Amino acid sequence: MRIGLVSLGGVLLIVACGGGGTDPGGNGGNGGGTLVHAKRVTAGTGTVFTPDVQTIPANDTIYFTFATVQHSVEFTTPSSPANIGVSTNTTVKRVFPTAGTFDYFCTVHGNNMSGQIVVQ
Ligand SMILES: [Cu+2]
Repeated sequence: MRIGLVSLGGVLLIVACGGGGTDPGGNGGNGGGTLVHAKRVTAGTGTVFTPDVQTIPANDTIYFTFATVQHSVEFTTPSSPANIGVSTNTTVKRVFPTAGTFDYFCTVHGNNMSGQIVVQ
């Protein structure tokens, strides 16, 4: 039962985020997004994730934004969301349905470019 509720919440989060980074037509901008308190992790031209530790409640969303330099997000914690492949100039969102601490690093820049999502 609990898994069902979590899945439903994930769907709702995705719908509510429709006006975000990947909307091609600009039609979805009137949703408001009050269900989501998403936070962002940015990887710019340097070799750091900013912030390197980001804290969210369970079922919430992280937007990973890469600038003009290639980065990736490779999770090393079991049961993490899907990895984000090497890319530039993009924003990719990941939902974290369960509490825990999720470590990740950038495969382009190695272990010295790492971060952590703390889900409470
Ligand atoms: Cu990187």
